[in-house]
Amino acid sequence: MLDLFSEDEPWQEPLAEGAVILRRRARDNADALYQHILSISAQNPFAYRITPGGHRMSVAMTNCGDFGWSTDSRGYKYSEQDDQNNRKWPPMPHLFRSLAQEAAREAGFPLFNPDACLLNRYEPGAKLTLHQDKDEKDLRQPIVSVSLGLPAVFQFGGFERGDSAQRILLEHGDVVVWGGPSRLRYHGILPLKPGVHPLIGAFRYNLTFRRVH
Ligand code: MD3
Ligand code: FE
Repeated sequence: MLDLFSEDEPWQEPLAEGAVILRRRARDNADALYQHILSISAQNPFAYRITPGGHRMSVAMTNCGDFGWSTDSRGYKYSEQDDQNNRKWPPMPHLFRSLAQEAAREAGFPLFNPDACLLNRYEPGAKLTLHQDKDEKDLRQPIVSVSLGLPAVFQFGGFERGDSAQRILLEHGDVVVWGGPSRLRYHGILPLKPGVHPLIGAFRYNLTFRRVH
């Protein structure tokens, strides 16, 4: 039988100019990716940071690679060290880098070489309000995101905060490449619904690969 649409293999869903979802692209690597997440967070634990506005974020974060993203009362920044322990971030695992580079290439960005990976951990109720990612030096470089664990509703807006937003479900193993004009679109994550994922448990993890410097 000719199987015209098998969900056993990853497939692409164009989202907007410069943005493409590679559905299930990381699924076969999920176990190994998860082991790396556990080992990175054993070195630099997930932490709930405080925004410049004084709010504690509901998403817990850590990083790997040459630079890590964080926020405190003074603002947002990329730094070479974790303020919690003044140690360098753990190196980016080879599997992380190769997956991000292959995904970027499949989406038309063959030169992408990330120097930072932000790890976000969502528990039920955790959310990320609409924001833009613009702390990176060269906004022509895409961002690659990898979702693991519980599904989340992603909001994909326009170029102004008030623009209407599409809602897209991001599930275990989904990879998205955000480049071109989509790079500066507002986006966020609605509060995570409770649940248990067979591999990951009661969490969603999202890895975002970035070229910061
Ligand atoms: C669209 N993370 O870490 S990943 C973030 O699921 C962030 O944790 C979300 O937004 C998460 O900054 C969304 C998808 C994503 C990441 C970066 C983008 C979408 C993006 C940059 C520009 C446009
Ligand atoms: Fe973002």
